[in-house]
Amino acid sequence: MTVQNNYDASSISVLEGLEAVRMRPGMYIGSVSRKGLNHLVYEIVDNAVDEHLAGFCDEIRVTICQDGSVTVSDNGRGIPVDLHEKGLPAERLVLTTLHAGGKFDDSAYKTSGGLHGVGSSVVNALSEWMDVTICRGGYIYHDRFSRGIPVLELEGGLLPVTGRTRSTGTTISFLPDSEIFETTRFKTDDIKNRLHETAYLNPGLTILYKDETPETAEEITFHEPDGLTGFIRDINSSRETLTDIVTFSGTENGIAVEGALQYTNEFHENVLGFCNNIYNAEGGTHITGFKTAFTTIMNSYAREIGVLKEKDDNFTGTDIRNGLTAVISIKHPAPRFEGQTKTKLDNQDAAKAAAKVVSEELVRFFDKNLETLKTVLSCAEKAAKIRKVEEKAKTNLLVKPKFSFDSNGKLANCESRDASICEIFIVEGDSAGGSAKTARDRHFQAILPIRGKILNVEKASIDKILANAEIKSMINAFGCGFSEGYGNDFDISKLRYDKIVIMADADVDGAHICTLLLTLFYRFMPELIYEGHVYIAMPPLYKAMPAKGKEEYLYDDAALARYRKTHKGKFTLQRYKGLGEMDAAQLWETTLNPQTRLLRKVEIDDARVASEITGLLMGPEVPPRREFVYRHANDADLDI
Ligand code: 0RA
Repeated sequence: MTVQNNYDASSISVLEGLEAVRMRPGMYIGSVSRKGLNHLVYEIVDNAVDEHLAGFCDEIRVTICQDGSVTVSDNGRGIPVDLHEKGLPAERLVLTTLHAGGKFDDSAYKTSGGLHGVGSSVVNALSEWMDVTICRGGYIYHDRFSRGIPVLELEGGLLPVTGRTRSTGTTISFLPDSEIFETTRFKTDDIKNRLHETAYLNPGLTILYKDETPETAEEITFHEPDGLTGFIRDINSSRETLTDIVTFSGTENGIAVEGALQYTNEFHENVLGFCNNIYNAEGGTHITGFKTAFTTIMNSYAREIGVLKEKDDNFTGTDIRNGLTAVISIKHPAPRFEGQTKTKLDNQDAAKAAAKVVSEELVRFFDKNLETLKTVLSCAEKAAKIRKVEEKAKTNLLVKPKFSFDSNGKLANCESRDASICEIFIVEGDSAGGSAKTARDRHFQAILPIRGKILNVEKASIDKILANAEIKSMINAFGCGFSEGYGNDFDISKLRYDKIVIMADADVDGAHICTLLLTLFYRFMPELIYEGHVYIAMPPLYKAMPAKGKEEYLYDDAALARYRKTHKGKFTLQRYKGLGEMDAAQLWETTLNPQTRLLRKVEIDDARVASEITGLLMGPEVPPRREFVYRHANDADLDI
């Protein structure tokens, strides 16, 4: 009897919990866009990874099924099924009650091996159905839920047994609820990247990825026995490297710190931070701790071996990191996050731990490896030299006849000075720029035409970048400076426009221009992207004009195919070759008018992916670039 009463009480609170998740899904998984959808997969996978970290699982299978569901299977201990004090099998509690609840991105609050099962109840609540199979203690148990509510009868408080087995593990399948999500098609490239990252961070784990969707069917095994070393090796695979890969690890105050680094002859640094297996796009204290300690020890080595003389200033941290690729991964029992996207680690003790491990371990290494030390210091020397030249160049740029907002002849600025409503369109080509100037609403829309292909910022040195007229006019128009570490001059609060819209033709050249601009922003003004100010205009490819009924703009070939299928009767089709071919009215309607245009918001989900793509796209070989551009042409998250 008591059990029955408790069951009622707990089932009411369970229902309330599920209802809360379904009412405000964004609170639990960030958003209901494609990004939020992917998050469902990560939540379940992270639980299986926790089982690996606890030492009980070495294989995880992730399958994207034909019906749009996902199956995540692990060979861990299996979720406990025994009767819990509330009169429910433990498994039902794990899958129906909110644990940490309410915080954005629960997974970021999870500790390794600690809060098992956090987040899986959220996935359950947001799934049309969830199906669970548990192998444990010699038996196979089965459970099933509909929008988070159990649909199977318990037998004496226990889950139905469907068979016997010698193995152990958990298999969870779920179908994301189309009532909740804007789209139910996963962004599999992001899932694959995340799984690959997980494999690098957990060298003992094998992740088998399988996509059963006919158009994209594939199978990939992610297993990276070399761990962080392999991670660095692969990040640098298309770069010229100058040193071997150096690794370090240690534990300080209960915080485990692991890292790997290598120098390349690139002009920039690439330092990635992870906490409890989760990528920290905005960095944070572990990265700061690493950087501070690294700068200190390198400067003292530089003096010791005479690279810096008594009268010389210290190298800056940025000098020292010139060409550096590094990954810092820590395990923290109670991580806290801050920042725009809650991806910046905030625990001060993480800085201390990282600094301590880095100083001790790297000093041990460099004491014994003088050649590597000399290479690193010569990178720093080079960087310092360039910095000094650039500081001069920058002063020149700033003292030149003061840039007047409207007077560089190219920028057609808007009338309003209220940044929160202003938009700037960066338009490729003078003729399209001309039409855009006529077509826009001059009250809040500014047009900046740029000519041809801007400089490839990945490859160019910073003085060339700063000398480039197109880039200068963009930096000046945006109004917030730029950052290259050499004295971070970027100040987003000075940004003059809420939206920066890249407007390029819907062809391969247009996509290339987009990539070049995104690389520029990513390298020198990343906050623009982090804070959601960068958009790509999506001009239509066709206009369908039916004999009867409304004209319709079609944005890609798939839309045209759909139109042909669903539209009865005759229609004429106009094909746009480029922005330049539209008259002012068409341009207004398709790309400028906020009511009717289609914009794609640019996000950095993952700086590693972005920088890899940047590397790939900027690399010397053309074929992979083409392939990427085509593959992603239909892949946009559309914001109207
Ligand atoms: C709670 C307790 C234990 C394991 C798990 C949950 C668990 C959860 C998931 C989710 C996916 N795979 C999982 N595997 C295990 C510990 C069980 C024990 O002490 O035997």
